[in-house]
Amino acid sequence: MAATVIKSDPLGSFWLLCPMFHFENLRKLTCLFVSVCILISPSLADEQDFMEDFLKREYSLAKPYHGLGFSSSSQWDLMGTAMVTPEHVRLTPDMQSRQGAVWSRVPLLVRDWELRVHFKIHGVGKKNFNGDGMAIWLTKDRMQNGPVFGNMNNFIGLGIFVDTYPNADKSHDRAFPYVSVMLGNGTLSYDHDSDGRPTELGGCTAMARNAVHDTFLLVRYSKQRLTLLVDVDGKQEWKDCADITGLWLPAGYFLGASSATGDLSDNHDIISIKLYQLTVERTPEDGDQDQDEVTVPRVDNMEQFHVEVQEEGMSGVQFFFTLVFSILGLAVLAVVGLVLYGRWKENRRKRFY
Ligand SMILES: *[C@@H]1O[C@H](CO)[C@@H](O)[C@H](O)[C@H]1NC(C)=O
Ligand SMILES: [Ca+2]
Repeated sequence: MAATVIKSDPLGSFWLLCPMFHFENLRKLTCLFVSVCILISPSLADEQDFMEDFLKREYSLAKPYHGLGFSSSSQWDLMGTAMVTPEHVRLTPDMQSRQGAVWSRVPLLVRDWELRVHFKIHGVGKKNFNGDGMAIWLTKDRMQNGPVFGNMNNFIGLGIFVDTYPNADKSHDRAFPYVSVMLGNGTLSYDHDSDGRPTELGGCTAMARNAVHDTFLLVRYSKQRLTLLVDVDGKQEWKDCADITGLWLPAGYFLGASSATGDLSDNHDIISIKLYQLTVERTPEDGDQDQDEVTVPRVDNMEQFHVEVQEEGMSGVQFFFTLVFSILGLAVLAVVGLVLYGRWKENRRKRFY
């Protein structure tokens, strides 16, 4: 009879009839409990490393820089004088006329992101006898040489500049190093001689050179808003540097960092570049549909911004003198005109006699 039961219901009935039933069941339960524990434990660990989870390693560059630029599994390429040491990626050494860069191989497809750059600029030159600075990029093109801190001009995408040398004569309006934001669309040019003032969307002074503490930049982009913050005072505090709304940046661009020296030089080191994915709630009003259709970077209020820059270019004193000289000029013209008119009239009178 037992045999038939086993055949019709091979498992259940067997366990029911088996004297080992309690023991087996306990083993199963123990096993189940252990399995559940194993399954749960990684998610508990995830909870603890909440921030780590959002770090996108494929877009990040951090110690140890194993195989960086050489191994086929590396996500980054080196260019020019860029060199990897255990401590940093040195874009340029403190020597004249060098250019170096590091570029991500993977196009950035994260929609809302935060970029943290740990960098170090240092050299033996006295203040304002150093240069030229470095740039952080998120651009359509990669691995290009050129005049914009070691990258091409007329770039398409985002450039964050850490300009350490005042090229413009009228540099009293700001102290250097000066950090600024530019959005290139292929036709806009960065003007080195004016330290990029005409195309600047925002910026701030950041005393990041020869700092004894660590220096950082933070760029955040979400819902067409780009914010730039700096931490260069060693206070572990982010300081607002620029905030631009209505900024449209297509997806699929490349992250990079580049640097150049000229007659003046500095060591420009990248210690890490970390990209975090931001979790952002979205509504249809956030313009995501429009974002997907963006093919050329643009700022909604770019024209307004240009006017602002121009207005800022003329200080109160300059405006006063321009006005005074304009009036003087008009007065001189009027006097000359009157004199000429008088002579002409006199000549005409003479001719009649
Ligand atoms: C780039 O921006 C400038 C200034 O806003 C504009 O005049 C130019 O037409 C733009 N070029 C492209 C390709 O969108
Ligand atoms: Ca400069």
